Amino acid sequence: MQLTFYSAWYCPFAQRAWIALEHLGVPYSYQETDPYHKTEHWLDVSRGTGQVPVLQMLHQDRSELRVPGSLRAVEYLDEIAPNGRKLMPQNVSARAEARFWIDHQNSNIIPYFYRFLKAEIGSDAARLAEDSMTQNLLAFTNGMSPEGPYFFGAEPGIVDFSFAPFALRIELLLSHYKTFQLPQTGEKWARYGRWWQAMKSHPSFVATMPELETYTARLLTFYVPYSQGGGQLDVTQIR
Ligand SMILES: N[C@@H](CCC(=O)N[C@@H](CS)C(=O)NCC(=O)O)C(=O)O
Repeated sequence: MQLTFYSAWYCPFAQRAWIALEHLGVPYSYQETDPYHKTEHWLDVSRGTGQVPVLQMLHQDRSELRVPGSLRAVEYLDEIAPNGRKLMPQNVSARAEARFWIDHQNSNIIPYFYRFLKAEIGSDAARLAEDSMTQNLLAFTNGMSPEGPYFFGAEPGIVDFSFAPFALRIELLLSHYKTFQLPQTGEKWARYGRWWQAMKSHPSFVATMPELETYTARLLTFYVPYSQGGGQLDVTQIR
């Protein structure tokens, strides 16, 4: 099987699939894509979504499969991984928990992060978004195993890797553009800090930030329009 990964280097959703490819050891070829340039070819590859990430698999019998969407991609990779590694927990109750916390990221944290990034400093919109994001991040932290350092314990899984790209952007972009710092005091925030320290140095995550010396500066530049209220629209929608 030949796997092509359609990605954009700056995209946190694509980064979810990218981390899974690295962590699960699935061979792939990386295809940098401008998803905003809606050519006929790109709309066809992405099955009309026009968004990265997309996985394209060409099988030996010449059949083809294209999987658009970050979490669909991660779950697909988890099922085909060659070396027995798994991102989804193996226990059925833990799997239900994992899905709950991923939905929580998507519905209760990520849209507020984008709203905060786009809002004018000091505005009501900024305050509302900041409060919701922070409270919902604390709820996420409350769901973490006490031992850690990862969400469910000693090994990282789908809940950790699907949030890591956003944790990075919360830290980097909101401090730079909105002078925001996550609270540092109390046991709960210390637990979040411990999770993030473990996560940000994990090799499967680091591997998705090529040319690390310039990565931060490049991300800051990419997000300038967002910091001024522009950028992609649908990411602020509450689902
Ligand atoms: N819900 C999608 C979101 C993907 C997404 O928003 N990708 C952005 C880049 S970060 C994109 O391709 N945007 C192009 C567009 O919306 O036209 C997922 O989880 O994969």
